[in-house]
Amino acid sequence: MASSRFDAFDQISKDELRNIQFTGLKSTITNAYLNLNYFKEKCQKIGLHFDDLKSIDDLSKFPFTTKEDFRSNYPFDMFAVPLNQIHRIHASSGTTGKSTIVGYTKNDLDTWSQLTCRSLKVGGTKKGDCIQISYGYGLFTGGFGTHDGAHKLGCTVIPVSGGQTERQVQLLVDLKPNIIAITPSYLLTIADEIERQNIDVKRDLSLKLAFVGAEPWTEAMRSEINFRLNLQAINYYGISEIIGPGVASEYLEDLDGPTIWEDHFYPEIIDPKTGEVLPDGEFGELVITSLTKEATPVIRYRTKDLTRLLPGTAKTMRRIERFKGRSDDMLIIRGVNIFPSQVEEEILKIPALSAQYQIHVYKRHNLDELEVWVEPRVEAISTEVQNSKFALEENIKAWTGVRAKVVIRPPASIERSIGKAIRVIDQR
Ligand code: DLL
Repeated sequence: MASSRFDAFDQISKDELRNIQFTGLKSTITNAYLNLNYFKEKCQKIGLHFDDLKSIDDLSKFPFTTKEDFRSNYPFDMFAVPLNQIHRIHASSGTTGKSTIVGYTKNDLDTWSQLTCRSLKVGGTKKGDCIQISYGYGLFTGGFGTHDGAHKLGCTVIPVSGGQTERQVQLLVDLKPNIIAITPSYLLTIADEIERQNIDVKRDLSLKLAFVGAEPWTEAMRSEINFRLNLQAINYYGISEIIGPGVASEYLEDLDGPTIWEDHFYPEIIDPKTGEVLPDGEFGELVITSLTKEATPVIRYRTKDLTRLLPGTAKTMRRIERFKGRSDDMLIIRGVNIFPSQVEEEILKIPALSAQYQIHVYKRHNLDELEVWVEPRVEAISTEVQNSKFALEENIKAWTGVRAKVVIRPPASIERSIGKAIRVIDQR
C-alpha cells in the first residue's frame, strides 16, 4: 500500500474512497469465501457466490459475522491464511464465554500500526512526544496496538500496561509523559490516586492528551477527566475482532466523535432486530467489514455498539456518534430499557456525586430492582450528599419511569478499575 495514500487520507475524494472500498470489499469477500469454510457455507445456504458482489450496495446481501462465529471456529478456523503466515495472535478476554482469537499477518501488523499511528496523529500526537501506555499489554489488543502506532510515529513509549496504580502515578510525575493511553475508568482511578498523594496536576504533571477508549463513556465523563487531569481526552475506538484500537479516532481540532478509517473498514448501521441496513443518521447497531485484513477478514461483523453514522467534519470519511451503549449492556428493568451510560450522565449532573458508581440489579418478590451505588465527591458536604441521593432518584424516575434506589457509598468503597470497569452487577 503506497504510503502517500496514508499521508493524504483525509483529503481523498468521495469517488476515490468508494473505489478503494469496492476493491477492498471484493478482495476481502473473495478471500473469505475461498479460505473460510464457515463463511462459504453461510453464503452457499443463501445461494450467494463471491462474484455476486458487483457494487458496494451488494454487500447487504452477504451474511453477518458474530462473536459466536469466532467462538464456534475457535481457535484457528477464522484464519484465512496458513498458520506459518500468522505473525501475532491476540484474544479477547472471554468473560462471557470462550475467548475469541484474532490473527495478524506481517502486512496486517503493518496496517494496524499505520492506523493507530494515524489515530494518535489526528488526535494531536507528534513525533518526539512521550506516551504512557496504560492499556493492558498481552493478549488484549490495547497495549501492543497503541504501542506499535506510537513507535511508528516516533514517540517515546512508556509501556507500563494496566495496574500498579501508585507506580503509574510515579511515572507520570518522574518521567513527565505528555500523553497517556488508557480506559476512562482507569484514568479516574489514577486521578483519585493523584489527589490522594496531593499531587498538583498543573505543577507536577505534563499531561496534555489522553487517548481514551475500550469501554463505554459519556461526554460528562470526558469533562470530568479533562478537568481533573488538566488535559484533553480524545475518543479512541476499536474492537478486537476487527483489528483492535485504531478502527476510528477523533480529531483534536474537531472533538466531535471518532472518524472511522473507511479506507480499511466499511461501516453500516443496521436495525439490531431485523438486520435491515439503515440510512446514515439513523440510530442502530454498527456493523463493520474489514477491507484490507489478510489473516482474519471479517464480513459484516456485528459490533453490538449502538450509534449513528454522521458526515465527516470537512473530511471525506464519516464519523460515529458517541455510543449510547452496547446492545448486550442494555438493562431491561420491568420492561424499560436502560443503558448504564444514561445513569452515568445523570450522576455527573449532580455536583456532589463522583464518577465512581456501580449499578446493581436483582429480583425481589419477582420484581426487578435497580440500585445505583455511587460515591460522593471528597469535597462535598454531607447535606449536599443527602440531597443528591434524592435528586438522583428523582431524575432516574423522571427519564425512565423506573424507581431506582440510590445508595451513597463511603469514599473509595466501590471497587476501582484497572482496565475495563465493571459497571453492572446483574444478579437476576
Ligand atoms: O477494547 C480495543 C481497544 C483498545 C479500543 C484500546 C480502544 C482502546 P475489545 O476488548 O474487543 O477491544 O472491546 C471492544 O469496547 O465494541 C466497544 O463496546 C468498546 N469500546 C472500544 N472503544 C470505545 C470507545 C478493545 N472509544 C468494545 N468508546 C467495543 C466507547 C468503546 N466504547
